[in-house]
Amino acid sequence: MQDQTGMTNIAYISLGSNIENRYTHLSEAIDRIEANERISVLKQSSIYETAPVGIVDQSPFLNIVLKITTSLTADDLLTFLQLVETTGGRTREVRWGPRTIDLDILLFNKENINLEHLVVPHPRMLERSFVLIPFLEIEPSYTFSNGKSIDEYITELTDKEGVQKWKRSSGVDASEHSES
Ligand code: A4P
Ligand code: MG
Repeated sequence: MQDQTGMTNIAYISLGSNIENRYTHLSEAIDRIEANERISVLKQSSIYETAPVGIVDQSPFLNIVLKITTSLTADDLLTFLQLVETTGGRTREVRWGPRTIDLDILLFNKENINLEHLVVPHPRMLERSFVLIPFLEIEPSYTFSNGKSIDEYITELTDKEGVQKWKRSSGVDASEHSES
């Protein structure tokens, strides 16, 4: 049996995919995260279809945010998420470019981590609608360590219309499933 008493850390993870089959890449990554006995998924946002940010000349993403509790350290969580990325077929070619699955640690408790390989809070999360809109859905009254609320950051976003809830219509399903 897993030892629940060690699960004292709260973290938020952003998941993104823009290579077909996007839905399969996301759900397989979530299954692998849930299978880790040192992690429990507490909340899962809806799936959002989002216009690409950074390199804009690429396919739209599906994005999700998860809230987890874990007994892993932030470093070990990153190592585990990178393993899930690799298992999901991720190869690192172009920064901000197309990816089967990208897993980022957004927040780890209220910690500020500034290591070469790990920066938390994720430095770009507050300016990204594809992160903040799903985050708002699962944590509507969140206040950041600087005292600012999630609502205040959402108000400042300029690319909100690029983020829409995504539904698995039968047509989309059929084409997504045939492409994998
Ligand atoms: N790293 C540092 N801090 C973290 C953290 N908090 N979580 C390091 C995860 N990794 C962190 O990441 C590069 C390095 O970041 C890792 O080796 C890790 O040690 P990566 O995943 O290899 O490369 P990347 O994803 O191309 O770079 P990065 O900086 O993670 O890109 P972003 O900022 O995540 O942007 N548009 C839409 N609509 N939806 C998306 O999901 N994603 C990106 C990727 C761009 N545009 C997008 C989306
Ligand atoms: Mg990344």
